[in-house]
Amino acid sequence: MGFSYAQGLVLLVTASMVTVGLANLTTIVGGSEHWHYGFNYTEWAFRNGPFYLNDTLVFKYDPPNISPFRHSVYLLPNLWSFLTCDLRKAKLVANVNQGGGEGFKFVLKKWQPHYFACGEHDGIHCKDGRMKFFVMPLPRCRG
Ligand SMILES: *[C@@H]1O[C@H](CO)[C@@H](O)[C@H](O)[C@H]1NC(C)=O
Ligand SMILES: *[C@@H]1O[C@H](CO)[C@@H](O)[C@H](O)[C@H]1NC(C)=O
Ligand SMILES: *[C@@H]1O[C@H](CO)[C@@H](O)[C@H](O)[C@H]1NC(C)=O
Ligand SMILES: [Cu+2]
Repeated sequence: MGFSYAQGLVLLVTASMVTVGLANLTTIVGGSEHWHYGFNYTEWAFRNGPFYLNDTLVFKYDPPNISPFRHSVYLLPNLWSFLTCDLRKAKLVANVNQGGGEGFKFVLKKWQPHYFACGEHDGIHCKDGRMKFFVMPLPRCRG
């Protein structure tokens, strides 16, 4: 039982569609606003999502030698710490220097919620500056 030409063609077309579907996206957090105090990143994430596994988020912010405004990127451990901007158990993923140039790239490798926040000024950038957002990367749907 070999494949007919038509079946082969269908397979080829399907395979190329899957490849396109698997292309990883790279998104600059905040778009042209980059990563700064006061922009609503929750709304940005809502409008620009959903995100998928292996997509890349790029955080862009000037390092302290260029800008007086310092920013960073932390991952908060759970929803409660995210809602309250509690940084005590947060994990630093990019320090104040890492957002320069092409920006800091974070690949969404894990199928779990990601609670991102800026850690500067003891949580004030997160709390009052709205520098936080939530991403649950989805598995890419095949075919
Ligand atoms: C997507 O990213 C993963 C992990 O970084 C990589 O293995 C894969 O080749 C990438 N796929 C494409 C289409 O770029
Ligand atoms: C951000 O925007 C969302 C959606 O428009 C809104 O519900 C939310 O209150 C805003 N957040 C802040 C902290 O202003
Ligand atoms: C993500 O990339 C890794 C390799 O870095 C690969 O093993 C995994 O299957 C990819 N996941 C998805 C959903 O593309
Ligand atoms: Cu900040």
